[in-house]
Amino acid sequence: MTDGPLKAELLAVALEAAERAGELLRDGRPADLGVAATKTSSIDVVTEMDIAAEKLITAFLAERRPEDGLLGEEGASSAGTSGVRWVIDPIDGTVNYLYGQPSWAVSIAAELDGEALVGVVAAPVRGETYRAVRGEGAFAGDRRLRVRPAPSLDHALIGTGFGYRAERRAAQAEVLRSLLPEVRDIRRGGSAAIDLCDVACGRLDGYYERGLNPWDFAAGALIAREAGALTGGRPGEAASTELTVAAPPGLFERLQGRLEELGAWRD
Ligand code: LIP
Repeated sequence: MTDGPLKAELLAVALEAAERAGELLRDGRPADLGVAATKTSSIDVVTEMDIAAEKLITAFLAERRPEDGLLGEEGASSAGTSGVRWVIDPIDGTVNYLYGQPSWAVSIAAELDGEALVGVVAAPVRGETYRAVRGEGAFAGDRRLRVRPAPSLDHALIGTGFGYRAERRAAQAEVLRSLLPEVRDIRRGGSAAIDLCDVACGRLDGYYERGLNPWDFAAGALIAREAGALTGGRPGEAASTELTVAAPPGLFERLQGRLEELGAWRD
């Protein structure tokens, strides 16, 4: 199958999977939702809905794309034989979802030979679904997404987030202590996928975070790039768990350089 029809099929599958999972999560959230398990710390939580949503998504993908690989936050993992791998965060912003806060999303990316080809981030409470196909732009519905023109760093609204381990949070607070007086302001929304889409929409000037997993940023970073942002990690590096940075050209280099000076990539 050539690139064109494949991209169209992967986008349609991602959109349908994200819509179905989003409906389950929005309409099926138990009033007494609790913590089903914890991961890297007692505040790194999983709910029954994270697990249910990942099961719904992986079952749908197995039906529609049985030869593809899978990587999901809640344990989905298979190599596949097609060269396509789905990277899934069934709820990005789990703590927000647990507390009944609106800023959470279903994030689904399709990689071809290790590179993101399609990305979908569905934010049901916002009523928005962001999508991108590599080389074909980023959209929310019919609206084409474009980053804001790059401001100077001291006029930049910067999103970020924090890890679940106290030691990492202490190191992240030290970076923030230095950066906060140097930018317009900071926003901590609680969902990397939404933060990256906010860069794509121009609702944030830039974003950075240390400690993300591939499922947190795979779709959102593609959407941000297709909206005109640069994405990466430390200078010359791709976005990774070590550090993820996204911003329009002109601001990206300044923000990335300052984060390098502050050691935002270590803890
Ligand atoms: C979340 C990220 C967020 C980060 C949180 C958490 P999760 O992902 O999207 O940016 O600050 O600590 O990692 O765990 O809700 O899928």
